Amino acid sequence: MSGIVTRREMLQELLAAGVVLSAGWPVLAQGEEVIPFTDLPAPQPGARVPPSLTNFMTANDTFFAVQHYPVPPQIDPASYKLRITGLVEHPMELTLADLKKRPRVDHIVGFECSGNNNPRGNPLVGNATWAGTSVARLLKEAGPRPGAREVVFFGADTGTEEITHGGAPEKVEQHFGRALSIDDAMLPDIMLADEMNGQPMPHPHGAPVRLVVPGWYGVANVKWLNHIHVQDTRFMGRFMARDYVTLRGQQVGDATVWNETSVGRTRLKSAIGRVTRTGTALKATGFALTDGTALKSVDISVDGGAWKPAVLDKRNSRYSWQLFTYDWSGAQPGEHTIVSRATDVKGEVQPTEDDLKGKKTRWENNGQFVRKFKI
Ligand SMILES: Nc1nc2c(c(=O)[nH]1)N[C@H]1C(S)=C(S)[C@@H](COP(=O)(O)O)O[C@H]1N2
Ligand SMILES: [Mo]
Repeated sequence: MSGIVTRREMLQELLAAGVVLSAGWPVLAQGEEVIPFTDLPAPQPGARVPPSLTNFMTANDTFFAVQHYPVPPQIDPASYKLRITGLVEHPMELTLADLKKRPRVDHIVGFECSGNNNPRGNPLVGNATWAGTSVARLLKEAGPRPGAREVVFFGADTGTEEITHGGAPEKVEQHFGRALSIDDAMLPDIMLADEMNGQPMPHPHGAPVRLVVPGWYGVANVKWLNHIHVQDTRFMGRFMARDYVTLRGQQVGDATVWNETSVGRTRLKSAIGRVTRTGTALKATGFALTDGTALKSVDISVDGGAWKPAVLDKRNSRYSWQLFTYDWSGAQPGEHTIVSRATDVKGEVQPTEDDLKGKKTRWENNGQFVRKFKI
């Protein structure tokens, strides 16, 4: 099942996860009321629109869940095994206890599904503390052999894919798999996490162990991880090479070059999650995401006016989501628009929706989304 195809499917998924409206709406101050966005459907029971932005950490039971194959049965932590195979000097089989006795690392990491999108108010995003052990350290122990090029991470979940290869289509049962280049896999902050916000990893989020790749889109964070395979060729599995592929047309001279890339590092993004009112004072709250590059600013334009800087939340850290607020007053009754724009310290500026016209697939929707509301 794809959790991100239709709104109905998403709602069903969230309902199945027991998410209730009250859990999705942010806490309000005395006298503060949420102004609904007029360009979004009215929130329905079970919908998490907008994401709960006033809680800097997203609680485990309200964190969105996306999976493409049926959720695998619960894995007994006592019998859990992680295999490391392929081009390594020391193939390994590790228990959860083996993983837990290695040095612990933790990071606050926020991520979104790269299918997160504006017409739904960007609900597929969350921010949590993940703890576990370093992937680079484990790979060094296993000892990649010369020629090692890709590290493939497989989940316990499987689905049947129809494969065409010249003859009649064939059905093949496959595990969910995603790969990192050996260089990326050796970056220091990537971890095998067995804890989420100080709790044992919840089942919907990949218990007992998932991969967490800070600064990447959600799809990189393989859940129910039980196998790491090192190989000398590129891994072209469904979620690397057929799905989660972004197609962009680029003008090169008088020709259009079509570039298809696998969804990977997070593209600079910001979005307004809600607008509230306290008397005549208005406040917009939103989130930004980066690939780990520090933010320089998030700027806000109301009703198409001049860009004004938002206030960045002091709790923001390198890989967390980057919350921001913008306060203003003097708005007249009627329809209004608001939009945010993120800029990072390398000078990268979040694209406009117009800049993204050459992008033909729905992944990596990081455009400057305009929200509408009425006061
Ligand atoms: N094993 C496995 N891992 C997976 C997936 C999956 O289908 N199977 N979905 C990926 C996608 S597309 C996303 S967006 C994230 C979502 O993580 P979450 O469910 O903890 O929010 O998990 C990723 N890891
Ligand atoms: Mo995703």
